[in-house]
Amino acid sequence: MSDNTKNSIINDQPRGKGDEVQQKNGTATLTTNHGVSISDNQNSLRSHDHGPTLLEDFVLREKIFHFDHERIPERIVHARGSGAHGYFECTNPIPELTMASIFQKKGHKVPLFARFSTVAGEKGSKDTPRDVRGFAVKFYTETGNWDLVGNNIPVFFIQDAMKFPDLIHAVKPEADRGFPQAASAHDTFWDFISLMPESMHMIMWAMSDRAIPRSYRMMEGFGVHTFRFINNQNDIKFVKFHWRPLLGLQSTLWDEAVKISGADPDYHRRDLWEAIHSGNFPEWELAVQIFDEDFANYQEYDVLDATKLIPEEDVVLQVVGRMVLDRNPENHFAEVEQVAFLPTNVIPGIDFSEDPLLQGRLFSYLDTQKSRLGTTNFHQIPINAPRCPMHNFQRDGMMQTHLHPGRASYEPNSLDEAGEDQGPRPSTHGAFTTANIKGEGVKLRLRSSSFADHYSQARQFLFSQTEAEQNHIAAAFVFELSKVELTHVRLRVLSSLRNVSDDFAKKVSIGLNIDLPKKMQALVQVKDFPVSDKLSIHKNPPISSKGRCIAALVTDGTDDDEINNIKMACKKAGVVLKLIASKIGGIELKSGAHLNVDGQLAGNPSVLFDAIILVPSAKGAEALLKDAAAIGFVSDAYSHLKAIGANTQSQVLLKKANVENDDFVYVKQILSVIEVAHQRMWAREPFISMVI
Ligand code: HDE
Repeated sequence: MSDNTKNSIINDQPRGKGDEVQQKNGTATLTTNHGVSISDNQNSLRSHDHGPTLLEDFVLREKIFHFDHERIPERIVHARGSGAHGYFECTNPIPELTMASIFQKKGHKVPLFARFSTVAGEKGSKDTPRDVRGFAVKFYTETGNWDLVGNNIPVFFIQDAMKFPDLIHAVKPEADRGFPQAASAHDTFWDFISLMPESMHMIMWAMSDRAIPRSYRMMEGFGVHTFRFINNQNDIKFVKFHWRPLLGLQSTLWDEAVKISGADPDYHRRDLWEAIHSGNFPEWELAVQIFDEDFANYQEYDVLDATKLIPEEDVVLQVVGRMVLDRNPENHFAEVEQVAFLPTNVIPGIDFSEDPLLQGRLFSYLDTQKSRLGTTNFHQIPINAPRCPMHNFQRDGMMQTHLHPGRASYEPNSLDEAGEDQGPRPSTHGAFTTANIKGEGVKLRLRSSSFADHYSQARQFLFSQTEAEQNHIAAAFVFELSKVELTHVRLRVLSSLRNVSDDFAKKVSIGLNIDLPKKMQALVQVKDFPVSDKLSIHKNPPISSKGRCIAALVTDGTDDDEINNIKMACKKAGVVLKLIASKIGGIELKSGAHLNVDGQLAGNPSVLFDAIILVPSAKGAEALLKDAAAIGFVSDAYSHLKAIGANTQSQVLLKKANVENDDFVYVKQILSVIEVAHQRMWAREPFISMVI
């Protein structure tokens, strides 16, 4: 029956690296999970050449069994994320404030792993929806792992953990239809928000440009909750944590973010990966805001309320160190997917506050890791394991990888009296101690009246923004509420918004073309807090174009000198240059030399770049006039307020794309574009977009 000749021909087909070659080169031999070497990774074992596959084929069965179980449950929230390794270095020690080991000595470094994420979208969703970003850092200190699990917005939607499942159910795809994915612009989200006035401060941030960051490398991070520091004398202070990016704060425009999702759904993941890969290591300062009970008692809000922030003008930011991300993960699943952050991971010197949202989180994360990673031993996975010594009497459990020697797995024990190892013992020396806080009262389910002001800080945030920023917030409300189908929901949002600002609510209602409803009753009188400039992105612009990415559009006949000058200037400014042409095979320069390019025009719209330079030849420019991708490249850059450099030959392109000359369109000194790649020309905006 069997045709041995045919079989041997098929089995001997080239496979890239032949077995002998692999062995000679020292390449490892392919084996099963149990170490048995495999001779054929192409064909399953069959009863004969046209026969059924045999049950005894353990190689096939193991391979498919393992594949069938490759996925683990994704995170309930923050499923879509990217991460990187790096280190924290203490630059300004604060032993007088905390005994936390990482803040004791200038220059002291500890390794860390950071993960950035969106909140609502599933694991495979796009990077650029309008959403809060997670900003989680695991410090592997010599006194244990400290996880600072924060966001890129300093406040949160709700005050009490009890409401978290409702909030997340409301923002996730709607229960019956399973859409929309990674979007807050739908009925259930806004229905919930409109019924929860405490969310209004966070909503102002979520509708601002903070929720559409340009890059993970260009966003701030916040611990959000108030925590406590304890020093060696048991003195206790309140603390809030802030991360500030060295590249400065920067966001995209909404239309740009929408288009980026189509052009590159991995925009932020790729950006982080490429920056680290090319040695441009992202860096943040870690700063703390320190205050005491007295300060807390005299504020018009409660410092334990996560819907409130402490303006930097009231408590200065004290820089204590820096985080540098300098190594990409080697395996996304093993590291980014399996990393398990726990707000309960604190080290001696850091303690929690009674913020009811934080208190709920202290329970949630440990619990979620068990269902996500399947075992109570998830701390043994290398990315989660502490790098300091760790001993206790916890034993066994699913996927136990530690071999615990010795007779005693309990404490106390007296095995040392029989000359055997008694195992670890508690020690007061440098151990974690909980801050001694006095508490008294009646057990109850109640929210303190000090949590009642839901609008004053929302109003403060709004009025701290520039006019352009306020317009963006209004436009975001109009966009989101226009996607809301239930009229009563739209109206209830507007009636709540009137408490933030009547004028602002009016602006949004005009954008929706609906009448302003009656004002929602606020629990307490809305106050006018002073403007806080630090809350605005535009008032704190990045200082240089370092870390940005520019595209130069080239064609056959492009001038060699023009390209060389651009390359040199970009290198000097620390700007990444991508050469874009109609075809990926490259172009022939004016000199006749061949130029390799980085991308094809159709796959690289200008939304992927911070600024563009057009350097076609005259003939090349004529040809591009017939290419919609080229016209879109120019007109999008213009309407996204980017700097455009255009050589003489490309003027026809500017004309066809309806580009009007302004201060950010450089037709003479095109290299100037490189210096302003981090900026947007806000003055252009009123002329080209229907912002409110
Ligand atoms: Fe989370 N959150 N959260 N959260 N959160 C999770 O934990 C939860 C909250 C944050 O990159 C989950 O490991 C509750 C605030 C980040 O792996 C889960 C409450 C802040 C990440 C969970 C909150 C955060 C998470 C999902 C209200 C900013 C991603 C999987 C009491 C300070 C970490 C997981 C990463 C992840 C619960 C509120 C930040 C389900 C119950 C406030 C950055 O345990």
